[in-house]
Amino acid sequence: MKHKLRLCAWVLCSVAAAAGENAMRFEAKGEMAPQGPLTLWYRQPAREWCEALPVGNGRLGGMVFGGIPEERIQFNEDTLWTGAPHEYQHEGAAQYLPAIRKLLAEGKQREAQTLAGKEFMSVPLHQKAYQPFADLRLIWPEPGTVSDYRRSLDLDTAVASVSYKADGIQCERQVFCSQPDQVLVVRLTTDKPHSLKFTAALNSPHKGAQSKVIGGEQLALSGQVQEDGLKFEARLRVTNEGGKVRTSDNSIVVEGADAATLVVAAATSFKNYHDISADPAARCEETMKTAGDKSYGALLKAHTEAHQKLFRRVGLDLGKTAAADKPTDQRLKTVTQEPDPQLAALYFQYGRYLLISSSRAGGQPANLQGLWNESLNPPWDSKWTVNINTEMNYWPAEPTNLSDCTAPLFDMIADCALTGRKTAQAHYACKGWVLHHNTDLWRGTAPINASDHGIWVVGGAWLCHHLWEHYQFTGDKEFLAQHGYPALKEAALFFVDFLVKDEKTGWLISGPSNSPEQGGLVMGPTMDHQIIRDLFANTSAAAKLLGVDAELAAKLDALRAQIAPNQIGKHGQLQEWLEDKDDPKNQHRHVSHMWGLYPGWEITPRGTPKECQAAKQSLLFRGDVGTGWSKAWKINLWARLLDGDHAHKMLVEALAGNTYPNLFDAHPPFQIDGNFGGTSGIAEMLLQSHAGEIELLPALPQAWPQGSVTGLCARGGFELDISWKDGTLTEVAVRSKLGNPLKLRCGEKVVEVQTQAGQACRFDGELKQRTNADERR
Ligand code: FUC
Repeated sequence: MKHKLRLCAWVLCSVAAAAGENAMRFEAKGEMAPQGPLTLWYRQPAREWCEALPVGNGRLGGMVFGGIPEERIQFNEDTLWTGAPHEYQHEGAAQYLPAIRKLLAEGKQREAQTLAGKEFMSVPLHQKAYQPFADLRLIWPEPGTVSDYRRSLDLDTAVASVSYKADGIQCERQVFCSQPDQVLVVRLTTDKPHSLKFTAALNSPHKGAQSKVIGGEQLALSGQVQEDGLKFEARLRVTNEGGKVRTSDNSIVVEGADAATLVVAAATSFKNYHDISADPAARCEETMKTAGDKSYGALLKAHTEAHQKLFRRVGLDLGKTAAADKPTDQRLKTVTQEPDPQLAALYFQYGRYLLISSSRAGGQPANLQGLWNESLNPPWDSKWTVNINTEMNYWPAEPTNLSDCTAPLFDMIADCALTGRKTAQAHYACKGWVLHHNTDLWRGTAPINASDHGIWVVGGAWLCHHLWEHYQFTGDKEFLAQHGYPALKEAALFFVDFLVKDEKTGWLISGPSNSPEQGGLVMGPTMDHQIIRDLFANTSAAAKLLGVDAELAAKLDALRAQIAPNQIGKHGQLQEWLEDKDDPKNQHRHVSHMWGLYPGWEITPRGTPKECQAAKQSLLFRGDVGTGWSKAWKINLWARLLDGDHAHKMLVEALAGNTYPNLFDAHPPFQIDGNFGGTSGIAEMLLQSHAGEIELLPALPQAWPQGSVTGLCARGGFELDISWKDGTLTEVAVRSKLGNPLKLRCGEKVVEVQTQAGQACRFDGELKQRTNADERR
C-alpha cells in the first residue's frame, strides 16, 4: 500500500518500523497538541498488539489498532477459557505428606521433590488458558492520501479515538466498551456528507467458528473452544445515518453514509465454575434488545457517566512537563533523560483506568493480562497466578478509591474456599481451604506445574489479606460478616492443622512449601510465616469485632506467637529461609521475604527498626534489576522504607525498561500486574496508613517538588486531598466517612483529632487544624 504525502506538516514522523516496504507514513501537524494530561496519543496506527489501545467494561475488552484502510479491534470476554468444569485435587495425596516432610527434614530435597512430583500434584498437572474471542474488522476503500493522523485514549472518558484526513475528508472513529450497556461501541463519522463507505466483519481465531447474517441485519459469530468446552457467540449490529446498509454472507456493508454506529455483544455459556449450560445466543439477544436500539449519544452518555463515577474520585497533579507535548511512545523513550513527572501521573491514572476496565462486579477478576489477550496460547495461560501477580493487580484498589472493583476478586476467593477445601482434605488431611500458586476459571487449587515451585501453600491466605484490607478501608461490617470472615476463618483453620513444630527451634513452621519460585521445596520459608501471622491476626481481630468464635480467636493469638519470627542473618539481611543461607548475590525477581514490609505491615521503620534495616539490606542485595512486576513491587517497598528517591528511581526504570508503547507493563511479555503495582507504589509514596496513623507524603521524591492529589483513601475510612510545594506539605483536607479517631503524621509532626462520620477537616502544612475563621481570612 502506498500513500502520497503532503509535506506541509511541522513534524513528520514515520512509523518506527518504517523501513519495511509496506510501512505507511503519516504526517502530523505540530498544532495537534495533546488533548490533556489524561490522554495517551500517537501519530501512527498500532502495528503490534502492545501498541493498540485497551478499552474494557470489566467483562468485555477490546484492543483498538487504529489502522487505515483497515481497523482491527481484537476483543475478549472474560469467561472464554479452554477446559471444562473439573476438580484438580489428587485424591490420596495426603498419605505422602509425612514422607515428604521427613525427607526435607533429612536434607534430602531432591528426593522430596521427586516423591511430591509423583504423588502430590494436581490432576492434570497444568491448569487451563484464557482465550481470545474474536476480531472486529472494518475495511475502507484505500485512500490516496492520509494526513493529520492521530490515535488516542482519553482515560477520563474511557474512549479510544482515531482521526485523520483521507483524501481531504476528515474521518473520525470512537471506540468504547460500555459497562451499563455491556457492549463494545464503535462510531464512525466523516465531515463530507454521504462519504462513509466500509465493510464490517467478525473473525475468530477458534477453529470451526462461523459467522453469518441473521434476521437480515445482524452478524452472528458462533463457536466452541473445544468439544466439551465453552460455547461462545458475538453479535454485530450496524446503524447507518444516511446512505445504505446491506449484508453479504458474513459481512455488513455500509455505503454513502454520513455516520454509522456499530454495536457488538458477546457472551459464552459459562454460568459458574461448575456449570457451563448458558445459551450465549440468548444472552447476546438480550443484550442487543436493550443496547442495540439506543442512540450513539445515549450509549456514550451512560458509558462516560458510569466510568467517571469511579475514575474521577482521584486526581493527581505532579506539575506540567515540557515532554507532555510529545506523543506517549516518544515520551517513554526520553523518560530517563528528561524529567517527566506528568508521565508518572498519567501512568498512575492509567493503572486506575485499567482496573476499572478489567474488574467490575459480576465479572472475573483481572487476570495476568487484565482481560486483554490475543493469543490462543497466552504466556502462563493468562491465569490468576497468586504468588504475587493477582494480588498486585488489586494493590491499588483500596488506596486509589476503587474499592468497588474488588468484587470479582472476592467472588473468586469464595469459589476457591469451596474447591480449596477439597484440596486441603485430599493433599493434607487438614480442615479449611488452601490455594497453591495458581487458579483458573475452573477454580483449581491443587499444586500445579512442578513440585519445586507449585507446592506453595499460602496463595489463599494472601488473598484473604485483601478481605481484611477491604474492611480496614471501608469499615463495612456486613461485608466482613458475610464474605470476609467466613473465608478468613476457613483459611486460618487450614494452618491450625498444617503448621508443624520445628524440632531444632521449637517454632511452628510451614512446609512443605517454597519461597516463591526459587530454592525449591523447603520447610519454613519466611514469606509463609509472615502471611500466616497476618492471617491469624486478621481472623482473630475479625472474630473479636463480630463477637464470634472467642475460643478460636484466642487459639489463633496463641499459635501466632509460636510461629518462626523474622530473623536477621549474617549479612545483616532479613532471612528468606529458616536457615541463614541467603546468597547476597542473588538478584531474583521475587522479593518474597519482604512481604512483611509490603504488602504486609509487620515490619515498619518506626515499629521494628532492626527488621526494617535488615529488609532494606536484603532489598539492596537483590538490586534494582527485575521484571516489570518486580520493579513495581520495589516502588512500594522503597516507599514503605520512606525512601522516595529510590522509589522514584524504580518507577523511572519501570517506565524506561518495562513499558510498552501503549503503557502496558512488560514483564516481558505483557503482564498487567506491573501497571497496578506502579499505581499502588505512587499512592504509597504520597500516603500510607498501615501503622495506626496516616502518614502524609512519606516518600516524596525530589523529582516531584510540587503537586497535589485528591481523593486518596486511608485505612479507618478517610479520604484525603494533599498539596505540597518545594517538597513540603502545604495543606491537607480529610473527609471522615466513619467517624474514627484521626492521627495524621508528616515527618515528625503529628496531630490527633476525633472526627464525626461525614465530617471534613483541613490542616495547614504544620498540621494545624484550620477553622472556619481561617477559611474566611
Ligand atoms: C510468577 C513469576 C513469573 C511470572 C508468572 C506469571 O510465576 O515468577 O515471573 O510473573 O508468575
